[in-house]
Amino acid sequence: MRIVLLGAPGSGKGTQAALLKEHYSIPHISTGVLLREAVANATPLGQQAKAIMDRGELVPDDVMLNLIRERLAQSDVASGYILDGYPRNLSQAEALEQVLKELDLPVEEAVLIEVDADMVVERIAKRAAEEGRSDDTEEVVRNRMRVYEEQTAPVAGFYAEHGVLTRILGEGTIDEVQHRIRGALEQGNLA
Ligand code: B4P
Repeated sequence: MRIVLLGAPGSGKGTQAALLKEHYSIPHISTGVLLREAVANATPLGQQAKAIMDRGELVPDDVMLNLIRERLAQSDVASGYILDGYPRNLSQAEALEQVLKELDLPVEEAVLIEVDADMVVERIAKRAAEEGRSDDTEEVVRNRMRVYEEQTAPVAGFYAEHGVLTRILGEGTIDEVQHRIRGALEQGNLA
C-alpha cells in the first residue's frame, strides 16, 4: 500500500499515520519528524530548518527533496509507505511524482483528512500544553494554517486530477477517524 496523507496542521496526519504503520506494517515517513530529529541532532539541515519551522514557514523545496529522496531510496519502501507532511506544495507534489516514477512506486491513494479550523486550534493548544513543541504557539499555528491554505490545500486538487484522492472526515475520536481511513483504503482494494 502506497499512500499520502494530507490535511491541515493538527488534522491528525501524524497520529493516524502511526496507527496505519502498526496495522499494515509499512514505513511511516514524516518529514516533520525527520526535520525535528535533524534539529535535535543539530545537523547542518537542522540548523537551517529550525528558524523556518519556528516561524511556521516551509523549509525550501530543494532541501526537502534531498531529504525525501534519500529516505525513499531505502529498501523498506518497497513494501509500501505512508507519506505524512510531504508533499506540502504543488512543486513538491510534482517532484515527488517524478522520484516515485523512477522508483516505480507511484502513489495509490491520497487521503485528505478534513477538520474545521476551530478544532485544529483546540488540538494544537492541547499538544502545546503537553509537549511544548516550539512551533505550537498560537501565533505560529496561525501562520502554519495560512501557509496550509495558500500552499498545501492545492495539493489535494493535484491528486484529485490524478484520480487518487479520497476525503475523510477528521472529526471524532482518533479510533473513529482510523476506522474511516481503513474503510476507504479497503473499499479501494488497497488493504
Ligand atoms: P508537521 O510535523 O508535519 O506538523 P503538523 O502539520 O502539525 O502535523 P502533526 O502530524 O504534527 O500533527 P497531527 O495533525 O497528527 O510539520 C511541522 C513543520 O515542519 C512545518 O510547519 C514545516 O515548517 C516543516 N515541514 C514539514 N514537512 C515539510 C515539507 N514537506 N516542506 C517544507 N516544510 C516542511 O496532530 C495534532 C494534535 O492533534 C496531536 O496532539 C494529536 O494527539 C491530536 N489529535 C489528532 N487526532 C485527534 C482526534 N481525532 N481527536 C483529538 N485529538 C487529536
